[in-house]
Amino acid sequence: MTAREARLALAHLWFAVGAFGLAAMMGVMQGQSRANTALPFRSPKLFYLSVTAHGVLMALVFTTFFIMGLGYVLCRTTFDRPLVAPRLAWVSFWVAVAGTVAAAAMILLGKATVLYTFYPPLQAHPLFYIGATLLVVGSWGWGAVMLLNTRAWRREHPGAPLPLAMHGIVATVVVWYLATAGVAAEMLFLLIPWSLGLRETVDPVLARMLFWWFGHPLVYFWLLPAYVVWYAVLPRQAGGKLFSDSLGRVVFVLFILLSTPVGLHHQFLDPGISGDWKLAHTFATYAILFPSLVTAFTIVASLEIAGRMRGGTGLFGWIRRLPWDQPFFTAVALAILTFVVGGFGGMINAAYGMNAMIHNTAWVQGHFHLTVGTASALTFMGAAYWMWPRLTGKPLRLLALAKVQPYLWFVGMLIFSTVNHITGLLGMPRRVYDASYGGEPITHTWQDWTGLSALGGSILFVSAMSFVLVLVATAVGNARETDLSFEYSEALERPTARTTWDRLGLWTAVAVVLVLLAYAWPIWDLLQLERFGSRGFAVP
Ligand code: HAS
Ligand code: CU
Repeated sequence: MTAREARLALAHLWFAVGAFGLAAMMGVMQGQSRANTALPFRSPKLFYLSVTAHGVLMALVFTTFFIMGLGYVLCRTTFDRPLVAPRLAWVSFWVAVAGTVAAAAMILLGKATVLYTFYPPLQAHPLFYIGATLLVVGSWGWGAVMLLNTRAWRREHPGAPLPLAMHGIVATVVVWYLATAGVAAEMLFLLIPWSLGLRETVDPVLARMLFWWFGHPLVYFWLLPAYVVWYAVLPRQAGGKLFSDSLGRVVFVLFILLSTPVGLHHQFLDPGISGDWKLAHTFATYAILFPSLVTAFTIVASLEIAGRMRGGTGLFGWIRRLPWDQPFFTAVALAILTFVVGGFGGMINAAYGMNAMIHNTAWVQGHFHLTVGTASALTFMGAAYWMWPRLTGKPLRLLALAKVQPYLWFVGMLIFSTVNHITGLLGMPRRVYDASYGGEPITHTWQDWTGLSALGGSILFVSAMSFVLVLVATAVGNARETDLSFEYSEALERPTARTTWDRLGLWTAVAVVLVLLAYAWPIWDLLQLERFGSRGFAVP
């Protein structure tokens, strides 16, 4: 990678890390607030503002910028050719930065307290919606750069399958394009005109439908780059080999096909959508468990190969031989381990009857802190430990801290999320400032637990700050001769020719049909019902 190309990746990654650090500070306050700790500055207004900022900065800004930076690194180093369209890459970066700054400013000024799902009729300042849209537009530019580079590489290697990492990144881009079509429609046709005052009312149910067209595949936009790291980087760093390259290719294609037509599982309890369509999306949801279950199998098999190549014996002896003191490995392995629980929770959420029990309770925040907050985020932290020395030419500093940081995250998150799952089952609502409802007796059942989740939150905060500290300390350190380079997993069997699973264009076409099938009809049905608009509301 040239110095200029490394600068491009680092610009994205630093922006992501900055957003992460800021959001982590807000997270720790929210944990305290939900536990009713008497913070001097605690108020409903500040709570909702900070939950919005935390959600937007973590889930939308940290992830998107990190994924873009990671994408540039993977693209440049697996293709091993100069980056095509660097100017488009920089323009996209600045568009995304400008959008983020505008949206974040509105949130911090208290003019966009709408939470990260920005459901109407909660209404934000137009600059929030426009800023968020620009962030998405910037990420589209990034996607275009990924595709242009892929095309350039393909021309030079006719008939060869893409490196697995880029197969996964192209799948990510496709999922992202299909997903953001939904939110773009929501922004352009509903939210932006409404917030500008061009329309007096908005249709909240339609807006939610368009949001979840985007919102579910969004979670796979967060997950697939993590899977890329699990498949293409982890086995190598663990000292082993990838169990199967072709299974990896199948997995990413299945995500292209099934990521979007499942969004109604977030709307089981919404009116105006027929039970048949909810059932269809439930079936698709259970189908999309399959690629994750295959991933569980393939990754554990790859880790077993690594453990045995490192001399492990017996049924479980290989686990002990894995490099549990290496920051990259520990972060990623603990992220994977956490996903066992997070993914299992997803299966529960997707069952109509059980969803009615957990919907809108603290259970949901428990679920997504295990998935996006750990399976994805902790993998990204590991990936940062892997990339930083290779991008900066400086070895990781504060190594001891880097070694314990993933464990802290793991322990903090287990405490935090387990408690949220329990209090959710007890009926504790998500999102609300005062979950004690002014001392109602029923709330004691969960209120006694919240101190524990606040403790988990505090451990997470220490872990988050340690992560940022290690990266900053590394960056200000001196460059040293290192023999580090970006190296990728070898599979037990190397693919030599393209197969059906490499025909990403074809699968994308099928996916477009599936998205239309899954959404055109229910949206049409919805519009046939008598529609009611709502004026906007804002947190006072
Ligand atoms: Fe989810 C709500 C269903 C996965 C994120 N989800 C959310 C929300 C977020 C989110 C943010 O059906 C809240 C949205 C909001 O604000 O309202 N989710 C699922 C299902 C899956 C799933 C079926 N979710 C994710 C991922 C996320 C994420 C991934 C982010 C990255 N989710 C739901 C539903 C709701 C929901 C409903 C709505 C709830 C409601 O009512 O509001 C599946 O994709 C999960 C598949 C995963 C597995 C696990 C595979 C395990 C692996 C590890 C193996 C390792 C082993 C051991 C065995 C089946 C790959 C390793 C050993 C070592 C030594 C390391
Ligand atoms: Cu979902």
